Amino acid sequence: MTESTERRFPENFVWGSATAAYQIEGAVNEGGRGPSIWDTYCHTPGRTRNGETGDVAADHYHRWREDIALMKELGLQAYRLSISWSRVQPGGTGPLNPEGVRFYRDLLDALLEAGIEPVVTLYHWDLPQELQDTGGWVNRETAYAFAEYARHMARELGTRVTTWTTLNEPWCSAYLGYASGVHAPGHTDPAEALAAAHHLNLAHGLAASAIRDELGDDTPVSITLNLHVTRPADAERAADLEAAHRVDLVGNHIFLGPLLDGSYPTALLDLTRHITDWSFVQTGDLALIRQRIDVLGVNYYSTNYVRQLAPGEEPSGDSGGHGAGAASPWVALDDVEFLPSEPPLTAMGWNIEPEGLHELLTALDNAYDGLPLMVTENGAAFEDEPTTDAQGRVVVHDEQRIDYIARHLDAVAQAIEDGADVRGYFVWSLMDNFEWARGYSKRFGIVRVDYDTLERIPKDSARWYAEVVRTGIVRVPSTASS
Ligand code: GBH
Repeated sequence: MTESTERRFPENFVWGSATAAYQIEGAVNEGGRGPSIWDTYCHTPGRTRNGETGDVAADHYHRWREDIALMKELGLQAYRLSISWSRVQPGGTGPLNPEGVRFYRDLLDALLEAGIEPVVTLYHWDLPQELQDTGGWVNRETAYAFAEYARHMARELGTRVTTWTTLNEPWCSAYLGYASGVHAPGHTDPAEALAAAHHLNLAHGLAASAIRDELGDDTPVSITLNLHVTRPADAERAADLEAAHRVDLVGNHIFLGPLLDGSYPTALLDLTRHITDWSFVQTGDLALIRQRIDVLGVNYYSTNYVRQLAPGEEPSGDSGGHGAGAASPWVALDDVEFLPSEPPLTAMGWNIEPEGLHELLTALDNAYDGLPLMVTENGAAFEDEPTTDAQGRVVVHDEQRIDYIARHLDAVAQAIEDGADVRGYFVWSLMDNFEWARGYSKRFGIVRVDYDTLERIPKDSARWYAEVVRTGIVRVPSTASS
């Protein structure tokens, strides 16, 4: 018998699961939807694994009733979803598409009726293509377009949504979209990435104001960030500590600074001055960006280890999984090596370090004085294989995922014990889905999707998670798993 400790979560803690529109909906040419940058990107040869696309994905657009029934059966209290901008406003500006709006209205109504709280994100990376044609996030106008879209959604769906989340992981939109090019629109220009980051910040601030303008000043607004927990390869080496600090600036404080402190850190501006003069930051922008955030969404998967390279020294490995030869998302950090991840690893090649989540939540709590937090994504892809049980049913024994989630919930519990105001946890993901550039090869779901039949099969982790939600108790194995 393995030793275990028991963690009991607060009564009002919110338990949910998460998805994103392009990763699950499919039906890209139905219901009046317009094209997004992810349609374009996926249909460009060589961009995604085996040319895979979100054309069908998990077919959630047609199967949402079944998916809600499944969530209800599992007893999930909340569901984090995203709205496809190009489904509700096909051109990114201009008229709304009533059929698209109706889709989300019906979906939200059905969730509420099932007693599941909808947690809505307005932007999970799928920019309407027409806005990309005029520059995408490099163009300041996109931020204003986003605010108008947010205003429309507040008006159309306002009574059904308790907390509005503006953006999911602007780090990915800016750096993976415009610096490393592994996400849409696939550009590799560091100056563009920094301009995009600023315009995403601006978009958040303008949207927060527009939503509150429509629905009232007390309307809760949120943003979800993927914050990087970065450790020095050698904690005794000052240069490595300094390198980790620079990763923190480029990866985290480029968002946290303007959102919560009201400015970009001077050290960040200095570090990137050879790339851009930051003239895209206009007078008044910082005040527009710094709107009250009622809860900060935190997505967490793994940690990074970095080492300061000597002048002229080349990184030894493939630099932390950016892929050999691929451009780095880490602008202005050519002299920093991201070490190859050390096992245990998930199927994504990411390390498993639950302690990083505890550390991140407590650091945010300390830095931002009790700011309410929500783990809006955490989970893992593993090579889970379906098998058939004695009754002939398809089952998936995904112990590794259960172990991963249990250990991360333990980290959340520790953070709460240390005083952090963590309000909830959303497992990524409700179901297997289109894992962006990695296509359908990586499965994050607690529910398996059979991509031939599109059948949903709850994995063992779904049953396990249902029990956690029901009891508010997590049993954490105290011995390390292999
Ligand atoms: C999330 O992003 C997304 O919100 C979700 O859509 C996605 O399906 C899910 O995670 C699983 O991938 O630091 O460049 O060396 C994850 C963001 C950014 C996390 C890159 C891992 C490590 C690579 N990821 N990061 S890097």
